[in-house]
Amino acid sequence: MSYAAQGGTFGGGPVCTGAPAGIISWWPGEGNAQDLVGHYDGAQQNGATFGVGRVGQAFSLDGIDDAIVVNNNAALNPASITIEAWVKPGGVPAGNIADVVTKWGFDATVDSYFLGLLNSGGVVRVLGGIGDGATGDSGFSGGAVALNTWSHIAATYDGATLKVFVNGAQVGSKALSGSLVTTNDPLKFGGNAVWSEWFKGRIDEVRVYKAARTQSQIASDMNAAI
Ligand SMILES: [Ca+2]
Ligand SMILES: [Ca+2]
Repeated sequence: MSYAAQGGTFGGGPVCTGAPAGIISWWPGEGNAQDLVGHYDGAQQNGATFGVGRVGQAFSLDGIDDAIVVNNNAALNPASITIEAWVKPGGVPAGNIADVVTKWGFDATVDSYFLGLLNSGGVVRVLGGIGDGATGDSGFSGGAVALNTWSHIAATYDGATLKVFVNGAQVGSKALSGSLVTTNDPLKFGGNAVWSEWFKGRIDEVRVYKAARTQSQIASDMNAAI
C-alpha cells in the first residue's frame, strides 16, 4: 500500500483523495519508518526491524530495547488527539505496561499523550493516557487484547474525555480536562529507556489525528487505507 499507488494530492505530497480530516501522521511500517502524511519520519533504534504486518509489513520490536523514534515537531503537539495502531503483542509481563505510541516527556510536567497495553491481573488491556502538566498523569485501561493476534487499538482525547477502543469498540472512558500538554520530547513507538515499558511484538499502521475521532470513524479506520 502506498500513497503513490492511491493517487490524489494532500499537502503537496502524493496521497489518496480520501485522506481523513485532521490526520497528522501515518506510519505504515513498510520496511521503513516514513510518515506518509506529515513526513515526520522515524528512525529505528537498538535493532528495531520489520516483519509481516496486519497490512503489508509492520514494525517488529524485541521487548528489550527496540523503538522507533520520531523527532519532535510542533504538529505532533495537538490540543486534541486520536492515536490508532494495529498491535500483535508477544506478551506483557504481569503488572507491566508496554508502550505502543508515546509523546511522553519523562519530566512528568511535560508528558503529553500515550497509547499502550497494561497487564492487569493477567488480562492485557488497552491503556490510554495524558499528562496533566504537573507531576501526575491520568490514564484509563479497558477491554482485552489477545496475545499473538492482531488487534486494533485507539485512544482519543477532546479536552473533556479520554476514551479507549479495541477493534473499533469503545471499551472505556474517563472525564478529564484541559488541552494536551506540549512536550519537546520525541514521539516513540515501542518503549523508552526511562520506564522500561518495552513492547514485544509487532506494531502496524500507526496514525495520529489532531481531533478526537468518533467510535464509528475509528471502526471504519481499522480496515481503511487512507
Ligand atoms: Ca503496514
Ligand atoms: Ca534490541
